[in-house]
Amino acid sequence: MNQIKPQDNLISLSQFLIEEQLKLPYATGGFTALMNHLVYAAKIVSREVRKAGLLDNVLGATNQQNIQGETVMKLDDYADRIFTHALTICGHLCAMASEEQEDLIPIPEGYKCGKYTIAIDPLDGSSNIDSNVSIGTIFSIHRRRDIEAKTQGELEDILQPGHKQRCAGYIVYGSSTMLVMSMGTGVVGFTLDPSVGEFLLSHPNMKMPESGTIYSVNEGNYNYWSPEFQNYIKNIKSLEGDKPKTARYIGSLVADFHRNLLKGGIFLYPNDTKSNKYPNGKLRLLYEVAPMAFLAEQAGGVAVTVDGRRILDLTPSELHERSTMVVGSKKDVEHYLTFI
Ligand code: P6P
Repeated sequence: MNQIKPQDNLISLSQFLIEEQLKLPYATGGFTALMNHLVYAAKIVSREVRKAGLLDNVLGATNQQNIQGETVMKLDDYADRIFTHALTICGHLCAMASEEQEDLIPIPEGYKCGKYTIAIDPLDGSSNIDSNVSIGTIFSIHRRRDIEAKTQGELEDILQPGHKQRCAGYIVYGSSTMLVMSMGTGVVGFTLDPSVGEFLLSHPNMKMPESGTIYSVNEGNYNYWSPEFQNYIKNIKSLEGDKPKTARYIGSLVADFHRNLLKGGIFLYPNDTKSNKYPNGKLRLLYEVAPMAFLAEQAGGVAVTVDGRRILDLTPSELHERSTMVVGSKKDVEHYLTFI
């Protein structure tokens, strides 16, 4: 039989999901259906991101602030509505959480409750939207505690440690729209072919290089960092030893992470020690830090908090809990750990 090969770019995400489902004898197709609803919403959001600034004036800010106290951009709000609608009616979720919504999102009246939960950052990096910089959607899927239950999910069904994730991934709206995900058996990447309207397998086995030359951190926060963290950054820029690293920082987690996943390197977001702005770090554990940590480990990388704890061992205590993050190539993070 004339088997198609990844380089033919003909294996669609839908086909990939079905083939993965067939490998699990107990699979009911619920996860596949959930992912298909997620992918549908991602295609809609990608279309709007691509035409931002033309019609409907989807650029710019609303007059609202989200739970984080951040100005809600119009595209943020749009993406949140699209993902929330598509996911809560799919029949396979019992609860959902979104960066844009303060509380747990219930399944609407008249729709079935399923055995999964999802936490999502609908449009991360939104402060970059108006400057046409890459932005992304991040998602984290867990199984509910009692997978036989048919009732609405509870907070505890979402507030689970990262190592229990059933699936984690992101969509990056960059020079192309890519969906990168892991179901615990490695990391795969799909590129949206707008002419076909399908995500096609383009990166069948993504591995983070064991070390890299890139470091990504917002150096504008230097004076807020701990002395140990300042020493580490000074070290990787010094002329002693290896060639100094090169700085690459987009300010959009999905874009910074995606580049480092492909090229190798380290991304760091520590906490403020000199102010109360981000005493526990800025990034959110449930729908930014934990999914990225899952992907990093699945790709052979390492993901820890600024004080060296494995991120996937952390259990969130509330939906919008913040965490520090040091994530990237194994050897680079191991080098960082010698400074704390
Ligand atoms: P800073 C975007 O707002 C975000 O949540 C992440 O996407 C990004 O990594 C980080 O904040 C950038 O934060 O303080 O460097 O602008």
